[in-house]
Amino acid sequence: MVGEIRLGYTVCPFCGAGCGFHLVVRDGRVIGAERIYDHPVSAGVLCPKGAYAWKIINHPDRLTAPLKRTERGFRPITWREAIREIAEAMRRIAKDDPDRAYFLASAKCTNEENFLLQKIARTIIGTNNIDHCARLCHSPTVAALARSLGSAAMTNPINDVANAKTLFIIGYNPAETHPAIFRFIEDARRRYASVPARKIAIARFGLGLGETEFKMIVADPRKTMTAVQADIHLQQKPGTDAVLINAMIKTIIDQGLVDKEFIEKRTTGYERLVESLKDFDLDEASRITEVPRKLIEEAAIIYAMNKPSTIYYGMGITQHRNGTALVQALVDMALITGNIGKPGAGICPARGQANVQGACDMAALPDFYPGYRKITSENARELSHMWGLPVPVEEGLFSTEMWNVALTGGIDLLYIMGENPLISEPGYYRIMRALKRIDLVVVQDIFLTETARHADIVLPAGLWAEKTGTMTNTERRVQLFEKIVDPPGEARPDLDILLALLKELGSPFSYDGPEQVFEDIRRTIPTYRGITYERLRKKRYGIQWPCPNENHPGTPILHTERFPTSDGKARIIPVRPEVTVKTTNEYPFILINGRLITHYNTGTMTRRIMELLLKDDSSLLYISPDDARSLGILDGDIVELETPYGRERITVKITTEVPRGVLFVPNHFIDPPVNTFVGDIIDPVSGIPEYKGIPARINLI
Ligand SMILES: Nc1nc2c(c(=O)[nH]1)N[C@H]1C(S)=C(S)[C@@H](COP(=O)(O)OP(=O)(O)OC[C@H]3O[C@@H](n4cnc5c(=O)[nH]c(N)nc54)[C@H](O)[C@@H]3O)O[C@H]1N2
Ligand SMILES: Nc1nc2c(c(=O)[nH]1)N[C@H]1C(S)=C(S)[C@@H](COP(=O)(O)OP(=O)(O)OC[C@H]3O[C@@H](n4cnc5c(=O)[nH]c(N)nc54)[C@H](O)[C@@H]3O)O[C@H]1N2
Ligand code: SF4
Ligand SMILES: [Mo]
Repeated sequence: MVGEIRLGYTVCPFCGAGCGFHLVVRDGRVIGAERIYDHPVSAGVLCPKGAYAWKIINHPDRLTAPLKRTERGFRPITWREAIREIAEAMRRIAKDDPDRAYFLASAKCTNEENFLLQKIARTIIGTNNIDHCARLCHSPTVAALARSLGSAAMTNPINDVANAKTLFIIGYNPAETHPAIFRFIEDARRRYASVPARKIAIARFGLGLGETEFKMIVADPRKTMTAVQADIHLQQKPGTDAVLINAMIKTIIDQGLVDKEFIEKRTTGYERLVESLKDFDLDEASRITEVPRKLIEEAAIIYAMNKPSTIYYGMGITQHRNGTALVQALVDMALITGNIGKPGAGICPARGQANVQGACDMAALPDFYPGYRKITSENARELSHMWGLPVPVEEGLFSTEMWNVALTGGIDLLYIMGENPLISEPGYYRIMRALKRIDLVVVQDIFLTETARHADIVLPAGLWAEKTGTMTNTERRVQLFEKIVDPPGEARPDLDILLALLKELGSPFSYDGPEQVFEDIRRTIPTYRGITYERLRKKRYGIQWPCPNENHPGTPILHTERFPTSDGKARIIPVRPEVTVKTTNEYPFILINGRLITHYNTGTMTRRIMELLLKDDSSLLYISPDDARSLGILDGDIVELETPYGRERITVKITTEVPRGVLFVPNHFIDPPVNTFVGDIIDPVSGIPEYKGIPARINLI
């Protein structure tokens, strides 16, 4: 007999697009997923990861009891023992030296969970030492957009690409990384209309903008699934984006295509930009980037003329030693052409993980208090007053700085909620050594991850379908989802674990559940003030912040009138045309890495889904046919890949996806982990690691 079947609304736990769908539950067990046709993002479609996400819920590898490391491996312990031991260490550190504790929060967890973890770190322990994977991802975005535009978020909603005439995508591969967003892009491409801009372009520059008014320009060293659909593909050499973007800006200025009125009314700093590019040589830029000058000019002219134009960028921009500068260069290009604060004209950092926007808003960050308040004594006073507890005024360490401190014995407690840093942070063996130096490593996860295997205490967490809470997607859409099934065994939702810790620590504050935590979030963060659980239950598919009061409908487009900066204007800041990677005789290749549609980040979840493994299941070294030929290697051969930071054996895949001189390895697998090849160079402003653009060589074995 078929048991009772019910549907539970949920939000996809993977990427920041924030697709909504239903889980199908029979007799208390999830047995499938069902699409929702009127959801504003997923709109009746799910990518392979979303479609199979439900398979993780019942996976036999789920953690079901707290574990403690002993000499003979892990042994199950009671929650009481686990919480008591952690609380004891926390109490001791809080008393002696709070900055010897470090917290890693999670873009997989809810706003409520991230808010509570940072509040524990700040008020109970007394440290700003908290960070999460945004450091590895869009920390340059947070730094550059907060400084230049006053707000660290995507300016326009996803469906607004329908209003754009030009889409400039750089260092971003949405066809694989945000398939839901890419669907909106594909829809926009299908539109056709006659265009005045096209006629002008033909008359003035002899440029044929082609049949459709919608133009898609993609800048990526790889011929990606996204790039093959572009009208123009700028295939620059990795690490030369500062030169490429400056060349586009120079073209726009020289051709007189700037928006003078916008520059005057809404920005400062334009003259310095013009001055900085006085001697900039476009031929030289073309030589450095290896992109024909005419193509760079054509892309720039289309971006500036075929307006409104939207920029989408991703990890190919941020994950460099000059990541913050690169984001700034894109902002400059948008500002001088007036492509911001209007429908179809946006600057869109497509945020990676399901709740990375929310985890940043909540300030799971060492250099901001909640709501992007800078860490200053004045803001500390305001926050202490609001919470009735003191908060520390020293900035914490970036996660990427913490490892070096840990290596010298400077960290006693590392509390990791829902991250897998051994695989995701730069330098696999370096992170392993650091984990070994820390007295107490606590990992709270749904699986015994590579990192958890090095922990002292492992706490079994409930995953998204097993808890109630909110997540904020890349377009600032705050969505509520409620518990659908129970966690397995003794696993508990992250919030329950943190509340148990609070109790054991004798905290002066507590909450009776996620809704009460959300009330504290609303009180603390002005952009969330008008959002309530009650409203979210009615408005199922969420509300976009800023939402200042309970009657406010939410804000799809930012900066329409003024920028939230001190003078209401955006800052144009010139960026040095730096080249960040140099090949040598010893290391003649450039290694980059990135994502496949089938797998997710460190793969702990997707490597457990058979349907996804059938397509891709291991690290492969992508190399161009020309390079393979000159090295005399064949598809499937095993070679040694060596960079200044590490070397490992890896299987070869020959493909025209990468150009000559460039190598690519996906970052989801552990045979070998791609971060074995990455070093500890970071962008000094944002702390992001230089993941992309590593000099490399291939040794035949
Ligand atoms: N399927 C899937 N989807 C995901 C994820 C996943 O793991 N799998 N992860 C999510 C997360 S956390 C994030 S942050 C996003 C990231 O989404 P994306 O930003 O799209 O991610 P990547 O594939 O890392 O990098 C994007 C592109 O940068 C290019 N690139 C490399 N070096 C350079 C360079 O020097 N210059 C330029 N311009 N481009 C370069 C690469 O070829 C790649 O195509 O995806 C999210 N969505
Ligand atoms: N070389 C290279 N390295 C990279 C990148 C790159 O492009 N190249 N990209 C970087 C980027 S952009 C990112 S975002 C990071 C990602 O780095 P991580 O965040 O470390 O990677 P994930 O695999 O997303 O890890 C999430 C963990 O959360 C667990 N989890 C899932 N749901 C829950 C839950 O509800 N509760 C708890 N407690 N745990 C849960 C999963 O099992 C998993 O272990 O990697 C970075 N590393
Ligand atoms: S596009 Fe992103 S949010 Fe949507 S189903 Fe795929 S992984 Fe999930
Ligand atoms: Mo990310």
